[in-house]
Amino acid sequence: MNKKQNSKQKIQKLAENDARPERAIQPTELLNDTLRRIFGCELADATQKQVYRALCISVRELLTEKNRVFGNRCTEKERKEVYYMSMEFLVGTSLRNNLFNLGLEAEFRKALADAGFDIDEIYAIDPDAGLGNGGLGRLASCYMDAATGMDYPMTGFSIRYEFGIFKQKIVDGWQMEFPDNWLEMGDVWLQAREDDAVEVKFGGEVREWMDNDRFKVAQVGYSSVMAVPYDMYISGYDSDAANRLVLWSAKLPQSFDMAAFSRGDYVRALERNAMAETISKVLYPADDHIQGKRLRLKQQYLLVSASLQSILKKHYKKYRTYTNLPEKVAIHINDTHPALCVPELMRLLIDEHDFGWDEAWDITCRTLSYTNHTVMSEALERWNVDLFREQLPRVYSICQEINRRLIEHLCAVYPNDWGKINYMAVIANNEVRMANLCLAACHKVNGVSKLHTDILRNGIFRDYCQITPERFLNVTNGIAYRRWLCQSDPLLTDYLKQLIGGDFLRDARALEKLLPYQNDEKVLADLMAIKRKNKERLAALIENQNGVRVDPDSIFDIQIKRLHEYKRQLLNILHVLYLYRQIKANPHGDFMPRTFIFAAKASAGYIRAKQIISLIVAASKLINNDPDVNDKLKVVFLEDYKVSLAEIIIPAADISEQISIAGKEASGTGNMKLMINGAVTIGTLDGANVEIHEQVGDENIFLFGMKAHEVEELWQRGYHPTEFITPELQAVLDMLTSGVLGQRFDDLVDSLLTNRFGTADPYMTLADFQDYARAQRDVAAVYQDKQRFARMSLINIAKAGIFSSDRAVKEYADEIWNLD
Ligand code: Z15
Repeated sequence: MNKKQNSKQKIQKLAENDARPERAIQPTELLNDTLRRIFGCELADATQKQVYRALCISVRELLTEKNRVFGNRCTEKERKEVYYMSMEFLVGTSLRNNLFNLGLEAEFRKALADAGFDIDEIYAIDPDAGLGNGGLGRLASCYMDAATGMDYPMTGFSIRYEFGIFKQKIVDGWQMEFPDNWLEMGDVWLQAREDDAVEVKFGGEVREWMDNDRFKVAQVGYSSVMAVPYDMYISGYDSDAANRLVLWSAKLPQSFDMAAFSRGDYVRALERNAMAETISKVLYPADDHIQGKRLRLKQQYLLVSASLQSILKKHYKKYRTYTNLPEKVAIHINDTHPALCVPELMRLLIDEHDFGWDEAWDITCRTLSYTNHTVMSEALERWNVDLFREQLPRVYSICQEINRRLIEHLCAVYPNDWGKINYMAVIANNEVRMANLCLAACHKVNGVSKLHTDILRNGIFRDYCQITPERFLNVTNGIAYRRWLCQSDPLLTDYLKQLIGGDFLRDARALEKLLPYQNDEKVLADLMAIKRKNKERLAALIENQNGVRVDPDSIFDIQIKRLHEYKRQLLNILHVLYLYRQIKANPHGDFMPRTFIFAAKASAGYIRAKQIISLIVAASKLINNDPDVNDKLKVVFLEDYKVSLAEIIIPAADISEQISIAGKEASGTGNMKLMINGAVTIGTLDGANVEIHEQVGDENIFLFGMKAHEVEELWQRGYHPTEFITPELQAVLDMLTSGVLGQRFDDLVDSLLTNRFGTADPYMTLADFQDYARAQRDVAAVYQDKQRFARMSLINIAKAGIFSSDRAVKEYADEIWNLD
């Protein structure tokens, strides 16, 4: 046909009729075409960076076409669509994931090798899109991947932070934060749509008037910010679909600055410009904790208002009405950060589309659903009324009306029970409470693990659950195991494929086919050999980054997650020091060699968390340089934990540390990633550990510590941490205050022993210490018997299928979003 047609045009043509244009791709030809178009060169004379960009652009164009065709088909069939609203998407790297999902990995690897390029080196250029803090953001990305793989039309909405999660460096034993300019390279994945920019209004005041017998309300005297959408295409494994993550970027509207410029107010105009654009500048680095800052509220409203406007616009274009919104659109609120969806959808329906209150409320309730991710009181969002009203006057007046009607209703349900009514109110004590706003409106509310949902039902949300029990349900979290197992552990994946066939690539439950091999010595030996290889890979990284040599034959005991007191990294490091003392006391004793590996970012202002990092670093200096313990004990703190680092650490884990105080970790998802890679959990019965235990049974997990109800009972009785201190534990605490660690950690010890900071040992670290040490002794004993440990590992892999995000997304689709 047309010889001059380039690959981009060819992809477009193919996609018209074929949902899988990738199947007709010729890698070399495609790369050469893109290189010619973008850089005016070909593979033979391109630099590695040019090849990287050309490869990304080729993949992006392929996904653009898939998305266009998929979108058209969904429109034709009038399929219901879901919009996932989240302040965070922890995407990680995209290139390898996309090639893998499109089934193009091997072909491109070969084509590049033929041209003298190593695809692994090209992957290494791809930066992490760190648009999230931790579990919540990563969950959102896992769900985008899963939904796309299952052909669900799902669009993610978030913010195009110029700076995502900070880059962590340890300087003199203290965490320092540095900006991570991911867009420098990561912008290849983004496609701006300037023409679809949306106006978002801040400040001013509410004006009400009569217009031909109609009561009208509007916000006047506001300042505008333009939200510009940037598309990032999301691929799904072996699927017809490609979905979009839409990231909003704040920009000053043209009209605004022109006026100031023409007044000659040049500097002020540019200053204003900078002010507006700070809204999407940086991700707030606090996980599971709120600060109540004005800029954060503006970020949330930018996301919510821009997204809802664009959803409504698209919906109206398709259906010429808004009344069928709940039948055709599901909007999901990921934690309370986008809870402004409730009043903003009301505002748009009432002020801009002329609905009355009752009909608008009905549409709003049936369209919105909400996931809660935490029961920690410091993470439950509440906004100061004055700040809220100042920034969002009209949204505030709608919240007041929601609250007025809610209270009226509650007075009928719970007459004179003012305690309860106050607890359930949307506005009370000079604050707007975002969780109650979601509970009052959303037709479905879910927790993220069985235990967590029980705590919502019977604890913090029990009053709402009493009036609308049918709204509450559990959806246990899941992970995109094709990234976390198949891509990050190719050795294990290839081995499983030849042993049990490739069904598990489509259906994670097929991993159970491994179970019949649990007593097969050859298989157990093979699994151990693979684990050993992955440990060697991590050991090399550790030597390179930390200058510490660790023994791949030692137990790799791994705790990787955000640094938070409730997650109890402190318990882990105190136990390491306890082991250290035991070895010192008996240097020739029989000790199972161990390597304890930590990685964690602390929120920038969270001093106590930073002190714990310092303690880990100080302990590692002391221990790693002590010849007495040299081949028995090592401690490593790896800097700058992020998705791409996790992908290297996780396949090398023997033991997965999930040791939060019971009742506080809503689910955990790292626990699932480690499990599916064959790590055995040492943990409390908290979050999804409960369900991991259900899957593997007592024999294949190391449980310890108080159960959630026992924690509650101990608080009731009165907790006195000093009662739990044995002489050995006291000696460990003395190490922290004596200076042997190169510095004194008096603050940390104080926080465990005295009430000076509120409650002594608020996370009951000391109460669980003895049983933790016991469980760790069990670990060492079991590991002596390599076969037995390998069997535990095998059973963990085999039973991890239920924690696939495919299962989780299917539950959301069926029980919350009502997708077809
Ligand atoms: C976050 O990462 C989580 C909860 C939050 O409320 C915030 Cl603000 C951030 C985590 C939970 O701590 C974790 O247990 C859970 O697995 C994860 O969300 C995903 O649900």
